[in-house]
Parts: sequence; C-alpha cells; structure tokens
Amino acid sequence: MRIFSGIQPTGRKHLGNYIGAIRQYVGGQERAAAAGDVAIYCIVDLHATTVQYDPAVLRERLYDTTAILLAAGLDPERCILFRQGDVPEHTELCWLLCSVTALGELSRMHQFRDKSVAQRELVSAGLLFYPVLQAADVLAYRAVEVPVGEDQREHLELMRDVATRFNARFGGGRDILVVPEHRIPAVGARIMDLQDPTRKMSTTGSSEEGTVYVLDEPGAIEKKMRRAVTDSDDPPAIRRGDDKPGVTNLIDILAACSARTPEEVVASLADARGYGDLKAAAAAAVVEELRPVRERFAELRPDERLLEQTLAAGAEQARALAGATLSEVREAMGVGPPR
Ligand code: AQP
Repeated sequence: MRIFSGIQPTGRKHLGNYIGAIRQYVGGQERAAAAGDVAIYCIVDLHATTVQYDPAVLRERLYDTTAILLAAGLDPERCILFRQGDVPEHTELCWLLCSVTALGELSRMHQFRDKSVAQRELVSAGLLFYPVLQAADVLAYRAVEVPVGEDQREHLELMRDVATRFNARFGGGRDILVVPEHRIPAVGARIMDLQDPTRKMSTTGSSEEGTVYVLDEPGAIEKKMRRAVTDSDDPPAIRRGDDKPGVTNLIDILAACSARTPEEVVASLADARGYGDLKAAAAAAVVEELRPVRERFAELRPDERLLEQTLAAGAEQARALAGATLSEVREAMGVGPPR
C-alpha cells in the first residue's frame, strides 16, 4: 500500500498541521513498509508560489518544514522525503492532467474561493490550478492512500475524478492511474482556531493567539490554551457538541495528544471544577506532545547542507517512480515519440 502526502513550506507549521497531517505521516512509514511498499512525503514549494510570497523566506521555511518533519519522526531510511520543485515530473503531469480537469470544478473549490478573496494584488492562475498540481503530486506515484486533514477532502475528490476520467479517456481498458483514498484522522481532522473555534486553525487565516505553533515554547502554549475561547454555560459543561465549538476543540486536542478517545477525555474530567481544568490538561498534553519535536528541531535545523542532501537523495528516488508513471501517461496520450 503506497502512501503519499504533501505539505506546504509556508508560514510556521501549527498544531492542526501536526495532528491532521504530520503525525499521520510518521505512522504511515510503518504501515506502508508492513505492506511491502513505501510512504512518500513531499514539501510542496511549487504550491507555495500560488499566493504572494517572498522567495528568500520560502527557502527558510522549506528548511524549517524539512527539519520539523524529520524531528517529528520521518526517517529518510524508511520513507521518501523530497522537495516538489526537484522533481519536474510533477509539473509536466499537472499540465497533461489539465486535459481531463473541468474548469468549472476548479473555480468552485472552497480553497480557491477563500484564498482568491484574500489576494489583493493578483489572483494567480496558479491558485486556480493548485488542485491539478496536487492531483499530479499524488497520481505520479500511484499512491493508494493520502493522509490529510479534513480541509483537503474536496481536493481529494477532485483528484479521484481526474484519475477516473483519465483512465476512461486514455486508459484503453487499463487503469494507468490509481484512484486514491484519503485518510483523515479519527480525532483532530480539523483543529480549530483557539480564539475563533468556528474557523480552522490555519497558516493564513488565524490570529497569533488562536494558533499553537509546533515550535512554540511551553510558556507560549500554556498562555494560548489558557486564553482559548470556550462558552458561558453555567455551570460549565465539558462535552462535545455543535453548540460548543470551543470546548469540543479542546477535548479533541487533549484526546489527540494523549492517545485517548474524546469520550475517555470527557469521562476523565467528570470532576473538573470548570473549563480551567480542561484547558490546563490540554495545555500539558500539547506541551508534552511537541516538546521532543521542538528539541530535535533545534539540533537538526542549523545544518542546511545535511537537509539539502536528505532532500536530494529523496528526489532521486521520487524521480525514478514518477518518471515511470509519466512515460506511461505520455504514451497513452500520444505525447512525444512512441516508446
Ligand atoms: N486546522 C487543521 N486541522 C487538521 N489538519 C489541518 N491541516 C491544515 N490545517 C489543519 C492539514 O495539514 C496538512 C498540511 O497543510 P498545508 O501546510 O499544506 O496547508 P493547508 O492545508 O492549506 O493548511 P494551513 O497550514 O492552515 O494553510 P492555509 O492557511 O494556507 O490554508 C494538510 O493535510 C491539511 O489538511
């Protein structure tokens, strides 16, 4: 069972990225190996160019993200970790897949609509084509499973449509591309902003106070968790529910960071005096979850040469796999000389 996922090197990685995606990546290494296959993880620098950005900052963030992934437990001996821009097969496949992607579907994507509103100077065509490049990322490796957070569900559906349409149009009775499944974590698929728990915790749309960063110091985490918005129920009720987004978010964070179910967390807080106890327990669990990652990051991040070597070795492995898919796609589409 082949696993693939990508993560942007934008901004500072937050608790939502960590629980929704990064932790799943780490577990994926074992599961893919147990099935005799490999997990492939890509830092998608090309995706990051679809909104306003500073080229020098992008490089810094790329190294930050690489070091965070390694610190969280990705092992280049057990997975393929690489930078998207090092594997040109992604962009070529993106172009070829455009022929089986409906413009109307792209323009209806939530992420395109939300992010295009936020672009003041230019709404780039890249922002519109983002999901096609994302489809190429996954389909190039014939991945079966894509670990992502809940916010990527729509893009995954589009990717599945693109693969199905490609096979029907060009496959000649064969499934040249694999239609992937998404893997969304049972708890923590959508971590919410601590200050506005009706919105997802996000790199671009969240406030500093509402966002716990993977590299935050314990004091900063405790402060943000202590100030998390809950509700004014009197007496306070520690339970999950659509009417209680702030409390639900804290319960989910605590469950995800203490390897328990939300129900077990609620039961463990049956004698709590109020939301303060929930916040303190959640803060302690997040601090302990992120502590080893922050400490290991501090060791790894300064050696940019080693990070580059790791990415280059990963890109070489990735190119061998993506190149094989691409040559079949080109052949099926009648592009370039016959094989
Ligand atoms: N709040 C979240 N809860 C759970 N999972 C989340 N993810 C993002 N936010 C949450 C998951 O993190 C993975 C990597 O995301 P990304 O960095 O590639 O960018 P994104 O999905 O666009 O999310 P961000 O970081 O919040 O950025 P912006 O503000 O640009 O949207 C993905 O698997 C995602 O599902």
